[in-house]
Amino acid sequence: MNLKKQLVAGIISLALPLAVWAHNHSNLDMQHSWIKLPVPGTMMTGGFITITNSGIEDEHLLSASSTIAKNTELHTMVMVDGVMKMREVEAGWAIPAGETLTLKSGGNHVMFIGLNTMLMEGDETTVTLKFKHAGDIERTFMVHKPEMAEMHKTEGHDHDH
Ligand SMILES: [Cu+2]
Repeated sequence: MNLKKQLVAGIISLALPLAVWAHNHSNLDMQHSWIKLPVPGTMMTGGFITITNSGIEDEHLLSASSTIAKNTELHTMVMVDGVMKMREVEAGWAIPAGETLTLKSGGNHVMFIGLNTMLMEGDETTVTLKFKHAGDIERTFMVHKPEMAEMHKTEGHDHDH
């Protein structure tokens, strides 16, 4: 294969996934995906993301999966006898057309249970989100201390990690 052919082949292989991406995922805008730096000694933590459905069809987040933990679940917070507790949401969450699903600290979240890797500040890991219509979408989540992530969200200024 000469250089020109290689170049053309390269461009085609780059263009194809883009075309698939545009077809499947263009209606979901994802922001602020991060994982809370685990408290030392604990084997679980939460992940958070903001997902906006900018399409005209309703969407539904069905589940999440990852390689960093034995179990990756979708959780919500419920008040039980005056105490906030986490509970698995097996059905996931609907994201109606034009609406935003916000997973945030203290609210709905992705739960990583049985961490099998040491997560450090600034680490990045891929989480696969399964949607009813868009299918599986991989998304990079960065590990932060909670206050760091809040700063990123509210002020958006640069940090040296
Ligand atoms: Cu949880």
